[in-house]
Amino acid sequence: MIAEKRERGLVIIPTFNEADNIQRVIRGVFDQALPLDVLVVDDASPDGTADLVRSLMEEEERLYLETRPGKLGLGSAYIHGMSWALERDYQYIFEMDADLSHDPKHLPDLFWVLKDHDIALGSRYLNGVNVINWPMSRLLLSWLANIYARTVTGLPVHDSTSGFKGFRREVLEQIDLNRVRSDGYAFQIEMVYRAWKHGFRVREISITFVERRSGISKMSKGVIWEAVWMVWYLRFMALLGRL
Ligand SMILES: Nc1nc2c(ncn2[C@@H]2O[C@H](COP(=O)(O)OP(=O)(O)O)[C@@H](O)[C@H]2O)c(=O)[nH]1
Ligand SMILES: [Mg+2]
Repeated sequence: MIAEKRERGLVIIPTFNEADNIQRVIRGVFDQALPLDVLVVDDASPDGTADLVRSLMEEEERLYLETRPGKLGLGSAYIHGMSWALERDYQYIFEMDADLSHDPKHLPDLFWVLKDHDIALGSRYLNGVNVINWPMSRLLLSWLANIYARTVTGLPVHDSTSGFKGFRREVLEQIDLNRVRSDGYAFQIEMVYRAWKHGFRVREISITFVERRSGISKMSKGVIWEAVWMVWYLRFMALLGRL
């Protein structure tokens, strides 16, 4: 007899120095009254983020923590969390930033979309521009990066670099996670592109992104260049049928 999968989801939150934000974002997820657990993947944050998660775990049994020995990058933190999820029986697996840029109030929309789509993508650029507190330069960069990625890869989404999204577990089972190479914004593009190339159905919902008020961004110029090259690599690998 085939065991019935639980209709539960897991929200993966990668952290590096998010002490000011982590407890609020976790509470925000649990406030949504959805069948969701939370996994924080912390890279030995010097500010004690992991200890704050541990103390919340004492009162919240749906909260889990994985720690890694040093700052190993956002992409590999997600891969770690996704593999952890696949070893358990989660049906829906979500990505979400710790810095409150992603409002947990959007989780119900993402969750319900996954009932009949394979990927639910929280998009900042679906109905105009929904970004708060970014300088014009960063907005332009993000906007142009999306046009660039869409032109090179043909991926039909408005916000391929968004880090707020959900996958049905079958998507992550199908993608060979060990072959996912990129780490920053390119990681987001790569995951959606691989899924789309495998024929999975992507549905975007509109989200509002609010720039962090506490802590600092860990993204660097390096991750921008990674994305510039990665889209060509992905297109090339797709041509060879090796994604
Ligand atoms: N575990 C882990 N998390 C990271 C790493 N780099 C960034 N993050 C987390 O990834 C999320 C997005 O990073 P952030 O610096 O806010 O990027 P930005 O929003 O593009 O400026 C936040 O929750 C960060 O704490 C890393 O190397 N390891
Ligand atoms: Mg951020």
